[in-house]
Amino acid sequence: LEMEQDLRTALKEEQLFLVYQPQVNPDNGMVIGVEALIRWRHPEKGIVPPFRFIPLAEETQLIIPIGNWVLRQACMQAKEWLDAGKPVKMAVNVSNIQFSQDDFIIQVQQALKNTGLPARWLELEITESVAVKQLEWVKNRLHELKALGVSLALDDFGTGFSSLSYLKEFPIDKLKIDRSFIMDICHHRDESVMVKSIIQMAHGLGMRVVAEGVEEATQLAFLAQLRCHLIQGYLFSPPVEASRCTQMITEGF
Ligand code: G
Ligand code: G
Ligand code: MN
Ligand code: NA
Repeated sequence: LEMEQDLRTALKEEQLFLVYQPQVNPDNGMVIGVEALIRWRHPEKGIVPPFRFIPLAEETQLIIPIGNWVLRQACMQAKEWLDAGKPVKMAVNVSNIQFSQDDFIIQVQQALKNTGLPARWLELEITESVAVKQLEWVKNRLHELKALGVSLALDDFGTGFSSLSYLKEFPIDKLKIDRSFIMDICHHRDESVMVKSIIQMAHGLGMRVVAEGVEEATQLAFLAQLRCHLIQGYLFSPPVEASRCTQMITEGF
């Protein structure tokens, strides 16, 4: 309960902030996109990571104003980079609760309009768990979002329980291979076979594919050879504040 009150205060008093993690083209080291990740600068506890407060935010519905704040903030930053001649695609995590709100489409539209960010520079990350129920409703909502011009990514791909059949039915642009699969690709045959199959499937379906949690050069080499489009992970950079990210966008790797 104390934490809930603290979280309300955090939103009001601007204790929340975003960090950005580069998504890199393995062929030339260019930063093509970034993922926005929320942090909380707590006055006593210091920096609180999202796994410590996102579940509470979801239980209390605070995720809705927080999610709208994240959208606006991320679009504002993307517009700043665009205006500076350093355009990157801005990926924003969307909670299922946020996704299911009646006014979610309007909130996305507003964030784009108020910041002046053209829709094609915004990517919304949803998880497979959104697809387990009310398939038709979810599909319609995804089409409404696509109609705005934003792109759609399926986050933590491979960890959910949903059927593969929705993949060809849903207007998904990008798959993000969960880091649990990437960890062992160089040591375990099962993981490497699965990652290879996911990348080939993405190619076959005309989708982009991102590997998450890439920490080692051997993983990068394996993924690049399979023509994985983008690499995200500590090997290139952890999530960092905007000013540090600007340098990576400018210089590449
Ligand atoms: O940055 P990292 O540790 O710690 O993020 C952990 C998880 O927290 C992410 O996988 C994501 O699911 C969640 N997360 C991070 N930022 C946001 C956000 O802005 N909105 C939502 N809904 N979840 C986020
Ligand atoms: O939304 P999602 O679950 O994809 O959020 C990405 C999470 O993964 C964030 O918590 C981010 O800090 C974390 N992360 C990003 N790159 C790496 C990495 O190379 N290794 C590990 N262990 N975590 C990572
Ligand atoms: Mn994500
Ligand atoms: Na993920």
